[in-house]
Amino acid sequence: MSPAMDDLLRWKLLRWFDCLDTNRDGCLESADYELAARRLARAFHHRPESREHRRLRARYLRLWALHEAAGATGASKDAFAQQLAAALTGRRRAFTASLNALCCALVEIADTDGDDRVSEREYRVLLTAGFGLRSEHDLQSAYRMLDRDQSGELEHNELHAAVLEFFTSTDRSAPGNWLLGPPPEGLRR
Ligand SMILES: [Ca+2]
Ligand SMILES: [Ca+2]
Ligand SMILES: [Ca+2]
Repeated sequence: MSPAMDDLLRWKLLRWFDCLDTNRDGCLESADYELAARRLARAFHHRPESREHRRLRARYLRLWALHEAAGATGASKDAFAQQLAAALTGRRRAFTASLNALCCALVEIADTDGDDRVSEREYRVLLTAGFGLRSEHDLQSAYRMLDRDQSGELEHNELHAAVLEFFTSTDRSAPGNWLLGPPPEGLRR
């Protein structure tokens, strides 16, 4: 546990906590991840317990198991950030694998036209239903930042890079910092 956690990383982990506290009770639990999977399945017109829903839920719960192993169950926001940061250092391979697996499932469910890319429209539904983002400005600026080759679409590699950077990078210019909306001015470059 590091008392001197990087400010940007801390902001991102707290941002994840806020966006994933899906039932808004100030506590992050497996039920929040299950609710996120359910909302996403519904938003993309998949029935409850459909293959897509079950796959997404399984991937969320796999990530959750690592939070739990880090002692993050029901923790305060600050403790959550500290524990997750410690787990990311100590169990990095397992975390990276579960983040990649979740990312694949998110792309699969969001890519409704099946072109293997996530369009801005698909991304908006994903971020609104699964992460509670509402701000038009946040959604638009995040999408532009994540589209690092400026192709107008998010390819798999761009989303995987974004998710990984979101959880691990302390580089203030990393595009992935913008995954869940713009970081505060003082934490950008
Ligand atoms: Ca909650
Ligand atoms: Ca698509
Ligand atoms: Ca792109």
